[in-house]
Amino acid sequence: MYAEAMEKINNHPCYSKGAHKYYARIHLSVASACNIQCNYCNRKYDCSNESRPGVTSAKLMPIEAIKKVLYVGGRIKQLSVVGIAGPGDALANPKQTFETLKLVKEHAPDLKLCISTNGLRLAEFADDLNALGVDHITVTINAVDPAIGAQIYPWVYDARSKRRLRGVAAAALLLERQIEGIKKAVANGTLIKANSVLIPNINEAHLPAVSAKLKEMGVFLHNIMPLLSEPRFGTHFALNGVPSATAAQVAKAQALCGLDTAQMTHCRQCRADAVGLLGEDKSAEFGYGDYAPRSLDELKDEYQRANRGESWQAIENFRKHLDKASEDLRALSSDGKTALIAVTSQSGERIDLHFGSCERFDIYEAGDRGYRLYSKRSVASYCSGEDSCGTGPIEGIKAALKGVQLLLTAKIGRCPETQLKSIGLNASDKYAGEPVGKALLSAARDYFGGGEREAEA
Ligand code: CLF
Ligand code: SF4
Repeated sequence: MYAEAMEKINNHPCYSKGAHKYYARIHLSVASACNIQCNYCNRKYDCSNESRPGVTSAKLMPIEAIKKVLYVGGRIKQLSVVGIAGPGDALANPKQTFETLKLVKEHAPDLKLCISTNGLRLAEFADDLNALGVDHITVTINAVDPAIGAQIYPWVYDARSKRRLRGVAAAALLLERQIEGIKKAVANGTLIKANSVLIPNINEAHLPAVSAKLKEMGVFLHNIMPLLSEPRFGTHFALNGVPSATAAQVAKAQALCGLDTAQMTHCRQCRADAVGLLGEDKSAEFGYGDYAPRSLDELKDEYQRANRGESWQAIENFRKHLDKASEDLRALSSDGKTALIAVTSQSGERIDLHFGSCERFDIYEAGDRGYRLYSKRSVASYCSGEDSCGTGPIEGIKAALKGVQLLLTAKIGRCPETQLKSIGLNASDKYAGEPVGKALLSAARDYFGGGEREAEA
């Protein structure tokens, strides 16, 4: 199950932090209506459950939306996810949302499908979404206590009973449907991300209880978003003095909630028509006139010629190299800290050579757990046999040892030691005669403040 989930999120920029630097998403703004009211939302703008307040996205018809996907996909090879996140609620507009998802599945089947919803109608559509291959769904849950929910949602419109509920009854119904929907989707194997808007003094202290409930339901990821509250947004909260959440409040909530549910920390609160890598929105570069008048066949052809498979493979190869490099680093150090240490050694096994006679420095990268040979750097030796203090080729040695933090040597004079200090390199003859490995580990631990631990080599 875990491996399957990892496979699913591998190229989803929101669900996988590792993917967000490489893979792009496109949001299709096909869902304009909403079936609830949130006190942090002004309907003139995009759904604040997923988007930055004060932003308005142009609405698209499903056929325009698929044309946009093909056009953008033909130009952004890292495109891997299509999301429907507004401007209203994806599932309050089932006709437009499902028609769009079906078109994407038919014409761009290599893209992942993702939606964002307030959850009111999720239970009703969870199976249809699953059948279409939507395996990433975001549900916004701000409270698991209807009394708190009632301070956030003034009303909820129930399509089943065709009734508009208000107050605690509205919040209770929303919560009941969200729980029902999430359970159903999780049972289908869908990866659920929950968004919570941190609203100071309203649900701030309640978020750990939300996170505990998310864990109980098998929610995959929790995204705590700060309330952005400015009078110009015209929301109920902004007009009634509820302040924006601070970064410190979000960090504190993430730390507490992270005890139960994995936290998303790289959300960019995108627009409902966002395009590109997270935090690098290219929506303005793809105008309606670029794709809408063109034929579907022509755009499909461009999309296929972009050959995204090759680009994705190149990204994956690069990520594998990076993983390997960090694995190597982990093997050297328990906390990621390593230092470059030069040694002077005639035998290659012990610190048995004086600095002045050294014609080749062996440079190691060392941490508290291990070390590896980094490079060997040849120099003209400092001593020429006479008393050459101050006249030896120290500049060449300083250049060769640039970037090295420590030098372990059998002996070094005061003059060159002072010269090396000027480039931030500390020399020591404390390990004279010791095996190189043992000396490296001891020196690295001393350097990073863990000198009391026993050297292992
Ligand atoms: Fe879009 Fe949302 Fe899907 Fe991502 S965004 S529907 S899960 S593809 Fe991502 Fe944007 Fe944050 Fe949303 S950074 S606002 S979490
Ligand atoms: Fe606004 Fe989204 Fe809330 Fe609907 S669900 S009221 S669009 S924030």
